[in-house]
Amino acid sequence: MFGSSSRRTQRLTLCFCSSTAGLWFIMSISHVLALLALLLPWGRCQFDVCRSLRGSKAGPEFYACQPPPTNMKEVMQIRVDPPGITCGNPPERFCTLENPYLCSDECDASSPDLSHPPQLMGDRERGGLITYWQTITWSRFPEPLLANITLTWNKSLEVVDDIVVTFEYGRPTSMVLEKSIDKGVTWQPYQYYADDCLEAFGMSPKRVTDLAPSNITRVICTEQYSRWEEKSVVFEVRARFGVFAGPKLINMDALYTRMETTKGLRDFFTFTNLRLRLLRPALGGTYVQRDNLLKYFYAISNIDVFARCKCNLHASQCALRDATLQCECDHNTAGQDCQSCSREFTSRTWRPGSYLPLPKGTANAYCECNGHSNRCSYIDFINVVTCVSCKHNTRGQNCQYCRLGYYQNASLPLTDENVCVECECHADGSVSPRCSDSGLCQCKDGATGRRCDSCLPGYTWRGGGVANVCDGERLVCRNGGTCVDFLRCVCPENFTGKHSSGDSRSLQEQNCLNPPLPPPRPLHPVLSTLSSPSCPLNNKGLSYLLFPLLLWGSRTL
Ligand SMILES: [Ca+2]
Repeated sequence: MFGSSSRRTQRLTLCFCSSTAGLWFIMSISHVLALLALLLPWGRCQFDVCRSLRGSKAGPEFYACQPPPTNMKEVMQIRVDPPGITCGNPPERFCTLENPYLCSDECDASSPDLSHPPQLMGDRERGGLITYWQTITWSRFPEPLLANITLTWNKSLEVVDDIVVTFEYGRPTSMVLEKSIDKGVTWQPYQYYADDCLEAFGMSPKRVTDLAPSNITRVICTEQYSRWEEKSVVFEVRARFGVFAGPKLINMDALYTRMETTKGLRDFFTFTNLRLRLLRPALGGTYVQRDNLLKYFYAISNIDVFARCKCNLHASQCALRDATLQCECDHNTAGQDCQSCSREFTSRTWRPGSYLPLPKGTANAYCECNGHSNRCSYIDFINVVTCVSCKHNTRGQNCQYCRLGYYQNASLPLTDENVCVECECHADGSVSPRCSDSGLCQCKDGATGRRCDSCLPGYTWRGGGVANVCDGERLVCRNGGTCVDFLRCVCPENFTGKHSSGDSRSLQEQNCLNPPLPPPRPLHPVLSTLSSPSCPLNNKGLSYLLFPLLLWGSRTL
């Protein structure tokens, strides 16, 4: 995230320059480097934020992450309506309000020197030469002379300074500034302008300075900018900021706090497109003089729109790509306005960043679940992102372990669906369902095998490996006794005891009983199969079933 010192330095500088009212003093390079040293331990943190020094002695503080403001006239597209409203086609003579009887000026669209196309509202004027767009004259009076100027960016912008429209040859008698926040689909008034608000729009005239913090987003009609002698029509942004930050915009924290907390305030300064609806041209302070309609028209030489890309406080830079403005999103966000989380960074829901005091935006974290889950959850108080609902018998913060009762197949990649293999530890033969990393179950006494499902030599499976009492190899019944199912010797006549030893002391210890058991008879065929020295797991249930029968049979047959 902190790629290189130079990149960080650049970002810091940008953040710095992005301050709205020049409240941040310019850092020297040495200050930047000193700050870098301070910040480097944070460099690997996933919560990447823009930081800068503030204009106080408080030292480094967090700083809202947003691109620097710029004059958006450089990248605006201008369209005027209705068609044919621009003068010069056919060529036309016009007069001026200052000198209405000097009508020597001409507008001719075919002549570079005499044409006044729309792009002259947004050009860079050089050498003191004022260039301007101009409409046809009001020769069709009393039909209204209406003109719309649509300024398009197709990108959410946040205005940071006054919007100033400069009219040559007088400001309109009435006009409306409108804005769109959905790229021109819908429009809403931003401010009404008229020399008589009540007459033009049925609204009482207001000034921004009349507004209070509670109604600062009210759309007003102002009479301040409609006298024809001056040139500038202003949409006051600074004055609105000043309601919170003070007239000199010293207390920007107060403004930012309001931006965070007041519903609709941030949106009020946001737009994607602007539109000027010119409704009535400058009249020169009198009524319309029908005998000289050539002095009534609109002419605009410049439109300044100081704004920044709206990146929801998740980007410090904004670039023009394929003629479209695009935030260069940080904080693992994406989209033209950084309005969503990047792919696979889904552990938190998206939120806009914040101005003050700490950026609390969507500092999202990578949701790495090795392909076993596509959901993560963020645990706030321990600051951990963990996978949720790991599939394929995996578990762990990144689904990197196998569930209890499963082991990892080392020959498969961790992302393989079959990477976790069931231990299948035998419930009777194993100490627990767990197995080792190589899949070996921990066996009880007498059991063996990877799954502990078979017997060690000298043991017979009876719900687990049980040590044989007698068998054909190691524990032969003595004195002609016959071993039955490895459990007991059936003693010949006159012999008793577990091993038919006849030892009276042994009899007691082995819990053998008098009178001596009758001599053995040939075993029932079914019972004979049970005396197999193997450890037939599948016969376990049958063994349980037949074991009492066996004992009973050995006594009674
Ligand atoms: Ca110009």
